Amino acid sequence: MKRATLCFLIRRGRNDSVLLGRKKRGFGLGKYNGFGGKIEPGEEAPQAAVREVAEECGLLVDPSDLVRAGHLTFFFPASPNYDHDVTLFVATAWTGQVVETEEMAPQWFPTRDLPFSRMWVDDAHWLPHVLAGGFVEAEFTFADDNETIARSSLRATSLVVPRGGSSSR
Ligand code: 8DG
Repeated sequence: MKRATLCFLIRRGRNDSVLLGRKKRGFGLGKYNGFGGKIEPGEEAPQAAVREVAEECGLLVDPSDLVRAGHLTFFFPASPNYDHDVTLFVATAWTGQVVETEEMAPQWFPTRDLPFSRMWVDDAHWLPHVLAGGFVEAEFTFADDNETIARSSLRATSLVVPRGGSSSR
């Protein structure tokens, strides 16, 4: 099981928006996603999340601005090398400029109008809750096509990020 991070950068406002990247290579090619990837040996999840955000879209997030937003486990019985254990984060503060990288083409989307047809199919089940400031714990087992969900369990809990306020960690 690979341990990975996934971080969503949220711009709060009258209409919230989120920065997603279209994956240009590797696992999840062509899909829009938050920024993240494997946790390297010796790294803690927040450190890995900060590194992946910088590598994939050029923005610098201070670890103290990361808010834990949940934990997802993905099982692919037909391709167990795809199995991922993912620590989720959100951030609403960063520095730097968004850049396209070799791995990701970033683009802002209104949180109320996400490109679900071009995302992992499970995202519709948990991402809106996370973008609204919630916390989610979920497990998804994929069918043999590695694209559709065979079974899942999900627990969504209360809001961790008060809108417009400081965050709890
Ligand atoms: P790396 O070199 O950047 O570390 O590797 P990578 O090939 O880019 O990616 P990875 O380490 O294999 O990580 C996969 C990323 O995809 C990680 O951020 C977690 C995320 N991810 C899954 N499954 C799903 C899913 O079903 N939905 C979403 N939104 N993200 C997912 O692994």
